[in-house]
Formats: sequence, C-alpha cells, structure tokens
Amino acid sequence: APLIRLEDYRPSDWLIDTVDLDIVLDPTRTKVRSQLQLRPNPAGDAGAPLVLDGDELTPDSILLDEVPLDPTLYSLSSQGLTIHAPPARAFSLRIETTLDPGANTKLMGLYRSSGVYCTQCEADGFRRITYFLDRPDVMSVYTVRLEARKAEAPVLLSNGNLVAAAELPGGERHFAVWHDPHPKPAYLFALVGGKLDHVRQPYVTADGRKVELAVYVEPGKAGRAGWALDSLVRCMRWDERVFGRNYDLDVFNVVAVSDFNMGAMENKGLNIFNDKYVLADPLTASDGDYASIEAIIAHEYFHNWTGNRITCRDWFQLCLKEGLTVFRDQEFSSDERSRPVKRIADVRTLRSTQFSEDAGPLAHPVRPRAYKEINNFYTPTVYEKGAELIRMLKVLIGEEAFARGMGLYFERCDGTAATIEEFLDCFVEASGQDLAHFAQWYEQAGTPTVVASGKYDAQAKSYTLQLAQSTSATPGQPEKEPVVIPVALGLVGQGGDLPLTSVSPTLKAGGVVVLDQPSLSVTFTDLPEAPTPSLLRGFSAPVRLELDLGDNELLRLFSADSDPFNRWQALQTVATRALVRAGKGDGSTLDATAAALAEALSSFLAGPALTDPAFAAQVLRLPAPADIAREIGRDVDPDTVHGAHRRLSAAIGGALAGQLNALRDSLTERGPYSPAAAPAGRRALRNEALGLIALGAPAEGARLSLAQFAEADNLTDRLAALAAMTLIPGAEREELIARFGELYAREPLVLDKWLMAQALIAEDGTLPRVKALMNHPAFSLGNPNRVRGLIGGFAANLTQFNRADGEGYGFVADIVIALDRTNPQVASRLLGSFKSWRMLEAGRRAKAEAALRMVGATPNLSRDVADIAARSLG
Ligand code: B3K
Ligand code: ZN
Repeated sequence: APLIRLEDYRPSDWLIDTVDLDIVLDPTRTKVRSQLQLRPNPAGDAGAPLVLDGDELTPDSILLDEVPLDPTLYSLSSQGLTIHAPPARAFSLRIETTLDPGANTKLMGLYRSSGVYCTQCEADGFRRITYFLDRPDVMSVYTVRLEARKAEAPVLLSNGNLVAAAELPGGERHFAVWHDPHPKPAYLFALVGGKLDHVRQPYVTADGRKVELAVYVEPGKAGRAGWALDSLVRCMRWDERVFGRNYDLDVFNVVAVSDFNMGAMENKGLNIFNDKYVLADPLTASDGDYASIEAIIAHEYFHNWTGNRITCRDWFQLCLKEGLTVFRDQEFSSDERSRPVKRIADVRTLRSTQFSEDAGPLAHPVRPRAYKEINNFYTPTVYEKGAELIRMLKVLIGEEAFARGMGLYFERCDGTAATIEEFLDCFVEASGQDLAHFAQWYEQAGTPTVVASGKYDAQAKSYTLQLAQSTSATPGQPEKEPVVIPVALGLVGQGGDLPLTSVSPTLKAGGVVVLDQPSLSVTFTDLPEAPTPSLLRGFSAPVRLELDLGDNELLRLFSADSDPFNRWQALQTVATRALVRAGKGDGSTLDATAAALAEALSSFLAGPALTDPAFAAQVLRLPAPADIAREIGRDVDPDTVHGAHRRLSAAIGGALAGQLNALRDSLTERGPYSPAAAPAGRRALRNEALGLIALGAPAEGARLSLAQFAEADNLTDRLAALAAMTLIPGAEREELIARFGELYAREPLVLDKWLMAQALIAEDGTLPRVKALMNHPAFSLGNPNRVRGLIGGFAANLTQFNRADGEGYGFVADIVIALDRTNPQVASRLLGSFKSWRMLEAGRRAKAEAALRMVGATPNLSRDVADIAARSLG
C-alpha cells in the first residue's frame, strides 16, 4: 500500500456542492442513486481528471449532465472511477450502484446490525456506498431520500432535518426525505433504517431553537435509554454555558446498534452508537458504564462544533477534532462529577494506553506525518495525548486567553476544513504569545522524562529546583528536541503550602515553571523551612517524572499536599518504586514498603477520607502490573512483576482487612440504586476494599464476595463480587462464574464483562478457559463487542497473553488472521496488543516476534493488519 504523506497534501481539483441520494433499502440489493453537482476547485488544477473514490463498488450506470457516459471516457479500478477529461466547468453526475448490506462484515459503509440498516463512514466508508471525493476537505449539502418496506424499516433516519415522509401507493413501502443544510464531508454522512423504539425530549437551545432530541434502541429496550437522553440534555446545556455553543438543527438523533467497530460516531445530527455506550439500567450497567455513556454521549455531541462545523482539512489533522473533543468531554465529566477523581482516572488511562504506545514500535506523533491506513491512527496518542496538549495550552496561556482563543477559533474556522496551524494561530492572537515551540508537541513522538532534584539552603532560606528533560528515540525520530513543559508546582511545608517567591522569569502566575530547554534551575526565596516539592500538580504535562524524594517525603506529600492529584500520585510513586525493584527480581524492600503503605492508608481511611470516597478508592488502588512492566521497560518478566504486585496487595490487604471490613460496613448503601457520582464513589471504595481483602484474607474475601453477590441490587456490586472471586481459585469461584453466566444468559453486554473477567484471570488455566468460552452460545467472532470482551480481555492479561511458552501469542495471532478475513479493523486493533513486545525478556520476546512474523507473512492481509504487523516489527 502507498504511503500517504502530510507534505503531499493538495487541494481537490474538484468540489461537490450538492449531493442528492435516493437509497432504496433491501437486505441484499440496496439501490443507491446519487446525483452530484460538481465544479472545478479554483484552488486546484483546471482540466484535471476527476478521480472518484470507490471501494468494492461497480456502477450500474453513469450519466454526465443527464447523458450516459461513453465507456471510453472513464475507467474503473479497485480504488474507484476516473473520468479522464471532464468538462472544465460545473456539471452533474448521476451514478447508480447496488449494494449488499447483509454481506458487509467489515462494518464500514452500509451494513446491517441485528436487522437494522446503518452506516459507518469515518474515515473512508462513504466510498463503499457510492463513488465520491471521499476526503474531509470536500464539503457538500446533502439531501437524502430513503425508501424501504414498512415492515422491515418503519424508522428511516438520515442527517439534518426531516422534510418529507409518506407511504407509497399500495401501503407496503414508505419513504422519508432528509435535508442537511450544513455542508459536510462525506465521513459525516449516515443513515439508519429499521425497527427501533425510542425515547425523546424537546429541548430549547440558549439561542431559542426548538430541537427534538431522541434516542433510538432495539425494540423493548427503551427503558434503558433514559440515562443517555438525560446525559445529552446536560451536555448540551454545558456546551452553551462553558463554550457558548448552541445546537444548529431541528432534531438530534442518537441510535444504538449492537455491531459497531468502535464506541460511537458523530454523524451530523444522527450519532450512531455502539449500544454498550447507550443502554443502561441498574442491573445491566455498572457505575463505570453510566459514566462512560455520559462521557461518550457528550463527546459525540461536542463534535458538532469541534469536528463537524469545523472539520479537518485532511486526516493528518485528526487530533484537531479528536484531541480537542476529548478535552471537552473530560471537562464536562469533571464538572458533572469530581474533578480530581476524573483527572486521576484520565491519567491512569493515559499512562496505560498512551505511554505504552509511545514506548513501543507503534509510537507516532499526535499529528502523524505519514500513514498507510488511517484507521490505524485512531489511537490513544491522537485522542488522549491530543487532549493533554490542549490542557497544557490552557495552562501555558491562562484561562482567559484560552477562552478568547476558542472563541476566535469557532468564529474564524466555522464552516471550514481546518489545520492545527489555523487552530494554534487563534491562540497566538488571543494570548500574544509565540507558540512555535509549543507546536513541537504535535510533531514529536515519545513521552519526555523530567528529572527533578532540589536543594534547600538553610542559611539563605532558599530552595533551588533543578529540572531536566529528555525523550528517547521513537521509530523514524532518532533525535529529539526539548519541548515546552508546563510544570505546575507547589512547595509544601509542615503547615501546608509555602509561598512561591522567585525572581526567575520561568516562574509564571499560578505556580507554573515552564521547562522549555534541556534543563533549568529556579530558586525560591523566603523559605523558613526545607520544603517538599510537589511537582506536576494536576498532571500539568504528559511526561514521566523522576524525583529525588525519599519515601518519607512522598508520604508527607500524601498527607499534606493541597493538590489532590499529587496526594494520590505520592502514594502511587512509593508503590511503583518498590514494585519496579521487586519486578526486576529484588523483592527485599517490598515488605517494608507494604508496611509503610498500610500504615499511611490506615490513618488516611481513619481520617476524613470518607468525605470523598471516590478519591479514597483511587488511593487504595495500586498501579497495575502493566504499569510496572512499562516502568521497568526492558527484559521484563511478567510473572515476576505480577508476583510482586500480588505480594504487595496481599500484604496491604492482610494488614488492613479488619479496618477495610468495617469501612465497607459503614459505606453500605440504603435505598434504591442511583448512578450519581456520590453513591457510585461509595460503591467504588467498598469494592476496592473488597479486592484487597480477597488477596489479603482470601477466606474472608470469598465470604464477603458471595454475600455481596447474593444481596446486590445493581450490576456494579455483582461485578465487583465476581472480580474479587476470580482472584480466589476454587470451586466457589467456578460456581459463582456459572451462576453469573446463567443470570445474564440473555444480556450480551453483561456477558462481555463476564467473559472479560474470566479472560483476565492470572492463572495458567486461563488460555484453555478462553478457548472453551469461544464455544459459548453467546460468543461470536462476528460481533466486535464479544471479541473485545473475551479475546481483548485475554490480550490484556499480562501473565497469560505473555505465557512463557508463547501459546498466548499464537492464540491471539491465529484469531487476528481469522478475523482479518471478515473485519480488518477489529483484527488490526487486536494485533495492537503486541505493541509492548520489545520490552519483554528474551524468551518471550522471540516468541512474540515469531507470532508477529507469522501474521505478517499471511497472504492477502488487509491493509489494516499488514500495516500494524509491519510497524510492530519495524
Ligand atoms: N470519530 C469517531 C471515530 C471514527 C473511527 C474510524 N475508524 C468517533 C469519535 O472519536 O468520536
Ligand atoms: Zn471523537
């Protein structure tokens, strides 16, 4: 496959002003009649051929200005349709194609999910529906007529506003016409047709527009759609209040489907969702699901401005919409819930997904320079690190300048397909600051390491902090430049934060030191006592921090820091250091660390911890074994790492079992389940405690888990009981697993969690268990959620995916190859599980490499899988 490069970008030679689609839905022979109004792009080459994208299409007929096009005047290839010498003026094209949505297993373009017709076009699925200039900088006004048998598709939806709908003569068929007045790129096109129930609610925007909101779900599931609709209303108000953004159509529809390659899709006025991120009731959705639904409903809604009204010039600018929209949804959730807890959760995700990507062969800049398959670049780097860049920008220029910059961006770029440069220019103008050096973050891959050390001068009452940065080489980028790192900091004394006084120009208002050179030092004066530095408060930059603080100083920060993120981080750092040592084979300090952590946690839990139980739950949770493996970084033995993690958890759990038990009792919920942040936080703490007890006092843990399972009135507590029991081998565990499976036999989304809980068991028997579960009646390789639950769960199992005998790699590699024949996107995602293979010890490394080579050598691989295999080995 050819390499597509950012530097080769050229405007399209042709533009398409309007698109009229007439689509007659049929399970195997859907007719698509498309009429395009084209004209030469003044910014392109006059007289250039017209090259329309098409994928797995053949035209039934082509008319140019209503006259059949002579076959000598065009040619067809597997990539599309070229009209060699089109008229050098505006003209129309009418093209008819026939599709088989029932046979579309790639879930790109038009397909059927449980009988419902639906589409997925981002990044390049529209070309699987009709011939088109399928690139985001070609924006057109769409009118879409949908026709179907009433019995098969009583609901017919597309983008924009409904302008006509009626039965056809005979009464068996009907149609609907939708018009979207906002010009949009083809990737935002969508249609839905099927039998669906819905819930709806009228909404009036701040600027007075009446909007009908609706959430469509599988028949019989409308009772589970309320939370999504409620979340939609709340995020719409929030966007009006915080960003001044109003909605711009008369309807906003959300549709849940059960076969979907990713989470959801922001099609204009018609968001299509993986039903996992819509359906919720207390017994089939966990607190985490409620929070994800709220976040993803918001994310897709926020795209209406950051993505749709302002879209991307080309796919290299993907972070322009994704990083910014993740930032916006994170801010929304922070405002709806606890800001520090949300930040901690987001940083955990960033470290586990993005830092690991940055540390391996798939590392790439937030704005990649080249790609073979764009669908492989919807990554934690583009999304989560992309959001961190926006967050840093806000810290660097300040809240007010940031708000002015956003306002400028919305005003200036509305209706355009924009670039990162145009975005940043708005903030240069709003702040008066030069952001050229900051822009380096978009170009340079890898996670910088910041090394910090400090010295107190008792005589001078001053404290000097040294900061240095470096970034390791990543594929294609052997040399790294220093980047602009905002280090938000405080100096903590016996009685809390000390005043920050410094003549250094690098110290900005709000206590931010900007590290934009290889190293710098800054001296703080007027300090009557030796301070403990609290660095990177709120995780002000996506970097690794190495501190010269001892465990005692960290424990002091844990109890005295005014920044909740760093309180949490302090304890994580103490645990991480001990686990890294033990994970490398030196477990000599682990017991002492366990005792120190247990003591700190004990007084924390006895103190005012219960004022924010969700925060306390985060404090109780140690870094994951995979985080420790990544910190070790080379010659990792997953069994040693996992063993150390178990030992530390068990020691803490054992020491605190009595206290945790009492804490659990004090947190017991009375009254009916509510997904609100406060009760969810109490459940999180209770269940975090249960996990520690299960490891530290297994008999007690089993008793508590079984009792909790029996009494629970919600999925969160049932799942936590199941998860705790998976840590305790034996007959009781197997019985609970069986009982859970029967209870939820008809709830595929809950079974996904059940499959995953089993796939994550850190025992040798897990691989045969997973293989057996592939024969479970609910499992299917054809459904992405099932695959992500069972196989994705297994691939995330540090010790079992990385079995010393290599069987874990072979198993996943075989599934990747099998899946690639039907769904390349899901297959290539799964292959991404190998991204950390180079950090393993030599034996496993060789076996993982062999599995990757086996995949790479398979004939007829999709571009998706071939690209990941090649880059993983590169
Ligand atoms: N924009 C979509 C993701 C599309 C993925 C294409 N492979 C969902 C989102 O980020 O909101
Ligand atoms: Zn998005």
